[in-house]
Amino acid sequence: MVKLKRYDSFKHSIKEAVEKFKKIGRDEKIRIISHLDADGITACSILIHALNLENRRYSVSITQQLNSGFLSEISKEDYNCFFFTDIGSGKLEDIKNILHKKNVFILDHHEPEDADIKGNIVHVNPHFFGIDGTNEISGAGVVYLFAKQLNPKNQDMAHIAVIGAIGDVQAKNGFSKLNQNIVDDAVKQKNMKVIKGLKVYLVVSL
Ligand SMILES: [Mn+2]
Repeated sequence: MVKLKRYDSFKHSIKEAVEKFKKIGRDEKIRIISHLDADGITACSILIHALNLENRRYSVSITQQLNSGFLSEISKEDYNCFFFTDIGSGKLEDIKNILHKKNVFILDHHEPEDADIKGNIVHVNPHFFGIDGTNEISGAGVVYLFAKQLNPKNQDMAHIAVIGAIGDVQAKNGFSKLNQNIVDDAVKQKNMKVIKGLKVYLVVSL
């Protein structure tokens, strides 16, 4: 029962993030910052797919790490809405201080920095609910759940989220829990096949 509650709470936090995102003006151009690895790039591609479906405009940067210099630079750009995917949870204090006038969405699975963030920052992270972000869900997976909540059509990106999880070496003797649910979505979408008996995931266009 306790476990169920945690997953429900995580899902609820994603719902809340989507509701807040829907309040962002449709003419606002969105600034995306994602992590420079397979998970970060797939996370970003899922978000872009979702934003395309919403007819939203955006621009993207992929970075190895966030630092205050980079955040200061982007804070001067002409954007009011920022998305950090597979990155950001470890830099909450800097984001809070430097992007204090902006609407910020952080969709990440890394261990969060302890910080007292304000209402302008929406932070989705499985760690807050005792869900293991190292093995159970990747950055791409968190973005996928956000995108799926925004529009169920985004389920056609489930296999891309699986690639993110593979990139973060989360497939150990198969996947568990949240990752497994995403694999199930990808199989249902006929974008992925799991070959039983092999500890190998095939992500293919069928
Ligand atoms: Mn990651």
